[in-house]
Amino acid sequence: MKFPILTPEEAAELFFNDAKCGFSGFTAPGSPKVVTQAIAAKAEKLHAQGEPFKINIITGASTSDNCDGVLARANAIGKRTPYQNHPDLRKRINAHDAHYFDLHLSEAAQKLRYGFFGDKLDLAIIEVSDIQDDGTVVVGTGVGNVPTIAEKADKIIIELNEKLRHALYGLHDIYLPLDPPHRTEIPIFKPSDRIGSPVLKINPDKIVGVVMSDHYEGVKAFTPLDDTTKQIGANVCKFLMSELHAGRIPASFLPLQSGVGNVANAVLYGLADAKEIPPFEMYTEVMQDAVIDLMKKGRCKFGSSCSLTVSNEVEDEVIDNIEFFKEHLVLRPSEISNNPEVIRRLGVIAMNTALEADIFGNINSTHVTGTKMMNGIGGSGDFTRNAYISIFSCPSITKEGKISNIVPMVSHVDHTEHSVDIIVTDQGIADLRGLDPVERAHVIIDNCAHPIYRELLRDYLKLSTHGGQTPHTLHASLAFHTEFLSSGDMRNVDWSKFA
Ligand code: 0RQ
Repeated sequence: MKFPILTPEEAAELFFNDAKCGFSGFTAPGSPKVVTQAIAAKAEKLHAQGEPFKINIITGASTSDNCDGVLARANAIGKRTPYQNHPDLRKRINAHDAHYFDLHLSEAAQKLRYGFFGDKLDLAIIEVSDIQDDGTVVVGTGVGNVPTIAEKADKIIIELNEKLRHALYGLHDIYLPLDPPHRTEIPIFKPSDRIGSPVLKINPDKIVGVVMSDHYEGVKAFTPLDDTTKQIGANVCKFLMSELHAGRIPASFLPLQSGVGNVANAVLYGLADAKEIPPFEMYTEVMQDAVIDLMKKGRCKFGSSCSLTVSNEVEDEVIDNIEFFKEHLVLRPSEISNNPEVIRRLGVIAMNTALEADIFGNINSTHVTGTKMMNGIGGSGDFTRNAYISIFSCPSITKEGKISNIVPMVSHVDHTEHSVDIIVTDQGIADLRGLDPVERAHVIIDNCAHPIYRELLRDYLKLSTHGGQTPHTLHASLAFHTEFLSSGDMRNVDWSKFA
């Protein structure tokens, strides 16, 4: 290989305080794993000497403990976008040690190209499974914003991950759209369409060196399915089947998108048993273990994604059977996997998870009690707003019933009532299509709220009967949240205080 082999520490020496950095990857897969550890060690050393050292990072989405985790613990992150999910980074963000701006994932690359975040990136770290002397690379199992990061970075460090066994050629479809006013259609007409290249050509003059690694992707294990998540999965499948029977979803079915987390994983496992749903395709941004299982069972015919967000065992399984999976899945950059134009054209059914929903159909997916960042909006907005049908699911209660996930007014809004078609909890399904706000409130309370909260929610509506088209009583609308913050249990709300 013509590029110098660097140690992680040598590569870390290139990073300087306030450097603007782009990292490969999407939801752990494909993100840097070894140079970031050396950068964190360097940060700790400099901080001990009283010197400032933080870097600003744009990625595809979340990363792993070897990246966001270790850098957050070293307090080495200045600014961060567009998505994260690490508990240590979450703490830094909520303590204002790290500045985080939360973006729709489809928009991060184009905003970077448009110069909205500055003219260039100083440095990039890009994980690959192969590299040629002319700078041609086969990227890893999470593509994210790699094509744009490679274009915008002055200097690029390659992490060559031996765990990928040089096996990934043919898995990716690397495509960069033209920018306005020259943009044309993105010619994807079915999830399996390939419109770009299996490789990314990086300007070899920018590549300062290659660092070897041998690491799994570090995807967090899921909480095992419990009765609640199983019931949510079953309810989503029940809804999809009823739409199929009613002819509102065509008999050949439509591509599915599924979000992140335990609830999304449970929904996908539910699809394995929903035999009335024909084998389907996915047009999505993350593929969790459940999708690989569905592919092996023939339930999922094809998957277009941005990353393979799978556990270590499933990663090995995919690489062991890579020829099968190359026929069944494609990995794309996030601005294509999450592209609103393509999502709308394909008629994608979007299935995402809420932290809480309000009785009028607004969704909070990001902020615990309205103030504390959980993860970020991720791709849920890209899909929800453009979906054929947009579904949100969540448990009806959390923390042994001290929290109702159905509230009078969400404490932060990520997805408005205008974009939300269906809400599903373990209690049932609320179909909001064609309903006015009061009708929506009744169907959400009756079908989705937990029985221990239904009367409280109905009483809230009664407080507000003269409150206009969306009958809120503003000074009471966040009482569930303020009650939780003061007494630790939303059930203690006393509406007589607000009458
Ligand atoms: O807390 O970890 O202490 O037990 O939140 O909740 O029920 O395990 O749900 O893992 O499916 O995550 C919305 C965060 C759900 C995720 C969210 C507490 C609860 C638990 C997690 P513990 P669950 P999940 C595509 C789409 C936004 C991004 C997105 C997410 C923890 O799905 O980040 O959709 N979505 N991207 O106890 C206080 C509430 C709560 C609450 C739950 N109302 N108040 N705490 N919890 N509800 C992918 C990408 O974009 C990359």
